[in-house]
Amino acid sequence: MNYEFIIANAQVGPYVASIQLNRPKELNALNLQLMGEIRHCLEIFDNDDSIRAIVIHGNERAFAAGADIKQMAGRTAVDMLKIDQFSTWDSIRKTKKPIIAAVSGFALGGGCELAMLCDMIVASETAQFGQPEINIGVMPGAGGTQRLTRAVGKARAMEMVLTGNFISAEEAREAGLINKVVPVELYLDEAIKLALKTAEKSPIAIQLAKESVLKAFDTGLQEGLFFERKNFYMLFATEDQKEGMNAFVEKRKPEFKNK
Ligand code: DAK
Repeated sequence: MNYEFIIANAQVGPYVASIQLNRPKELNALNLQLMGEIRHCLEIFDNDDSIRAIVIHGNERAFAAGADIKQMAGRTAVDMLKIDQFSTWDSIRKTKKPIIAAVSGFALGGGCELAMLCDMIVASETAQFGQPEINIGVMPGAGGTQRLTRAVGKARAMEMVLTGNFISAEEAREAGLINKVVPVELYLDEAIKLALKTAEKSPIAIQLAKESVLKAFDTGLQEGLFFERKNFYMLFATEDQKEGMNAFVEKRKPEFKNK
């Protein structure tokens, strides 16, 4: 796979792939091509049975400092409508396999929104999260007012969105935005470890569990509970459920076959 702005690695560990955002001079600003490359690569990884979890990362200085302001600056509302970047963001959101963001340095604007689109976030102590769109005369457009508010609550979200203030990795962890904070030299390894852990499980169970947790963002409790129940029943039709439960009874490690 030849990409210009990302580096794809189909095997950073057993069943784990990675995507590195690779525009270091621009602090990994998310231009349209880069987003398209992420989408393309995720679609390939999602359909590859040798991959069960994906890590997305930048470099030590930046995960991503937001959408590419230089590319956006001259656009009109009609341009934005016609480009329809949301189909790319929606497609990333629909990835069936777990995605872990490994964040160091800046995760701002679209960068913070991309991290929030992932299922878990591991950050280095140097990470900073923010929605500074207000400083450039706009507001978050890819989930920053919705996912952030659900994750950190109204007070913090309002402050971040209305002042553009950043929060540190530790504040983000306390607020429930991210999973883990580790020293900078470990953030990528820790994210891969988390991915490896999910990759050991039954991929079908992982897929349905991920779908069910995400459903909680889209629906009321009763509908969410019905959705969860159906997915739960469905797993009893899989070989992996038999294998998982038999392995427990037989005191051995399960070997999941994704069937
Ligand atoms: N876009 C383009 N270039 C960027 C950039 C960005 N977001 N962020 C940094 N750069 C570039 C800088 O222009 C600079 O380039 P040169 O001048 O060297 O050519 C280089 O990266 C290094 O940056 P600095 O020199 O500024 O580095 P500092 O350490 O001094 O400052 C900083 C780092 C992160 C605090 C600063 O660069 C900064 O404030 N960056 C902008 C952060 C920001 O405002 N981000 C939000 C952008 S708006 C949508 C989806 C998503 C979005 C919108 C729509 N749809 C689905 C419709 C998202 C919007 C946004 O993210």
